[in-house]
Formats: sequence, C-alpha cells, structure tokens
Amino acid sequence: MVYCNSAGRYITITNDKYTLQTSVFVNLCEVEVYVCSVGTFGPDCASLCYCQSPGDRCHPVTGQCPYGCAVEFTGTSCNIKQPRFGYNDRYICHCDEGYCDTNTGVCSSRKCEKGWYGSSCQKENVAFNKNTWQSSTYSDGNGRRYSHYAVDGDTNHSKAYNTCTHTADGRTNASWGVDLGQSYPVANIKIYARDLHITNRFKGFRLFVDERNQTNQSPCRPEDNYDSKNKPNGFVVNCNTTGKYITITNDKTNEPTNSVYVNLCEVEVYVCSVGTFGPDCTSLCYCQSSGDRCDPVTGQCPYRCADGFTGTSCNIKCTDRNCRAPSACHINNGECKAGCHPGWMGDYCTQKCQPGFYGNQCIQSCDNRKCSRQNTECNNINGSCNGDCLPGYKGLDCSRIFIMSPC
Ligand SMILES: [Ca+2]
Repeated sequence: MVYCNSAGRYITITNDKYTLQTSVFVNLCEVEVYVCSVGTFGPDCASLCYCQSPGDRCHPVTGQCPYGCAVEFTGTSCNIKQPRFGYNDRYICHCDEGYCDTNTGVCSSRKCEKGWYGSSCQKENVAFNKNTWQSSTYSDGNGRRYSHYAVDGDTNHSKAYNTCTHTADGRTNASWGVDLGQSYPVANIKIYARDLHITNRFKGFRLFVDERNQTNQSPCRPEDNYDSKNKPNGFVVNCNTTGKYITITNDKTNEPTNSVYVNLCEVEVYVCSVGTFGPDCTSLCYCQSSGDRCDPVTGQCPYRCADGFTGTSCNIKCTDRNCRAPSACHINNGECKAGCHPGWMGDYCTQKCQPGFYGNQCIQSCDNRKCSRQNTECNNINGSCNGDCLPGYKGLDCSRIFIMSPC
C-alpha cells in the first residue's frame, strides 16, 4: 500500500533504477487507487464530514472541508453537530465552546464562534473573507494594499500595511466594494479606518448597499450628513436596507496631497441570523418557514407566523396566551378578542398586571387588601395574602367583609 494524501487526476509510476539485467522496467499486475466517497475520510473512509456543499470532498486524512462546514456542523472535520436552542430547537448556537441557554441562546462561555457577535452570538459578519475589489491599489516597499485586507478579520487600525486597503495616489475618485455572496437585510456596518487618516480621507465618504454592483442608488448615510471629525475608530453606520453589494466611494480631495483615497482597515457587515432581529439580534421571530428572515428592526415576517405563534414579530406562543375565551391564533389577529383571564393584560394576554394590581382586567389594587401582614406579596391573578386577614375580613385577598355573629 502506498499512502499519498494528495489530490490529482493522473497517477504515474516511473522507474529509472537499473536492475541486474541493466534494463529498467515498470512491471505491474494491477493498480488500485482508493478514494473516500464524498463526505467521508479516514484510513477506512469510516469517518464522516459535513461540508458546506453536499458535493465538497473533505481532506482524506484530517476531514477538513474546503469551504467550511454545513450549516449545523462545526469542528475541524465538520462532524460535530452544533447545539440548538429556542422552541423546537429552531436556532443554532454559535458559541465557541460549551452550550448556550436553551431559551435565549446566550453562551455559557460568553464567547462566540469566529465571525459571530452579540450577547447571544446571533449577529454575523457576512463580509468576512468575501470577494472584494477597489478602483486602484497603492503599492510601496512594504507591498501592495489589497482590497481583501478590509475583510481579513483583523481590525488593527494603527498599521499602514498587511491589513489595511489603500487606493493609489493621484486619483480624483476612489472606491472599494465587497460582494456578500447573496442579498442580506443589513442591520448595520462597522468600519475601521486608519487612525492616521480617519479625518482627512473620510471627508468624502459615501456608503451604498445595493442589489446590483452599482452606486447610483441612495447611499446609506448621505455624504453631507457625515462628519468624520473626532469620529472614534470602529464606528457604526446604520443602514436598515437589503443588498448584496457594499460600496464605499470618495471623490473629495484629500489635502494636502490633492489625491482622493479609500483607506480601510476592516469593514464588518452585520446581519442577524435567520429568525432573529433587534439591535443585538437577541429577539426571536418564529416565521412560517425556518428559513424566512424577519425584518431586522421590527421582526415582521415576510409571509406569516409559524403554526402556534402570533404577534407582530411572531414571537408570542399561542399556548402562552391567557385569553378569557378561545381565540384564533394567526399573525396580527391573534389578539384575545374576549379579553384576558384575571391577572393578565395586553392584546395577547401575555403580560402580568402592573405591579400593585391584580384580578379581572387588572383593576383591583393590592393596597386595598386587608392582609394581616404588612407588605404581603400580591399574586397577579387573585391577590392572595398568603395568610391571615385583618379582623373582619376574609377571602384569599382578604377583601370580603366578615361579619362576626355574637355568641
Ligand atoms: Ca483588516
């Protein structure tokens, strides 16, 4: 057996050593070339790897996938199934180690996988390692300042080279762009510019999110409203729009060089994972299909809620409602038409009474109870005193007058 561990189409066997007969031969009875089937690796091809695309072959020895793991898998060989959270395990945890809270997704380790952010690690930087371009490329003795330096995952903004892009000298306009690979509802974009030039080279800064690679649409942040002076590095641009291409342009002369530059150290484009929304992507929306993305700000689903959920952002479980009478439970009309059970309030009867109130329609005041003990806890449903009443009163909430009859 000969072990190779390499990829190739042609197998060649050569020989240039003379034998005793002073001739050189290749004299074979059979050559069998063994490969592992797609999705397997190891000496006996008995180990499984779950690569991004079903057709990707992982490394025959390490199991490493060429373009990353399938959605639900992680680990060097992409064979560790990621833990999940949420109702019916709808969401994938993106913790770097350990498990996440089964309801909220918050990681026990408080650390996210590379490329994921936020307190529940559901905010993804979709620009990381994607295809980039720029209008021209600056070069000097320290090398070329390539466009992909702005998506290499290194946010260092004090260095001039190896991790920051730089367009060439002597230009009257400059631009840089990234292709996210697909259209995303972009929540916000974080930009790290070079410390030395954050003010002068961002003077004409404009940012576009577009479905096509064009920059004739309205920019996310109009140039005239953008003030780069005293801007801290790693600043966020809010967009709340959908697009596949992010383009940053500049056509303002950078004094005193009279050239125009785009000079970026990192551009992070944040998108909430499918089924999450909100500034930190911690709110959950249960849309009809588990692949539906809801609005990154409002949480509204594109079609309707998943069965069993209701509310504007489809995050209210029908069985969690406390309707007084059975009510249909569909998106936007899942309100409790006949009102709530005592102790509950809101359109969907999922909110407890305000503190200090209880009972039917939450209008009974806890202060009016006649509990024997001061500051007794007040149950939202029945206002129970959890103990004795003051003389002359009875009932769970000690609100009924008790007339004692004489002996
Ligand atoms: Ca960088």
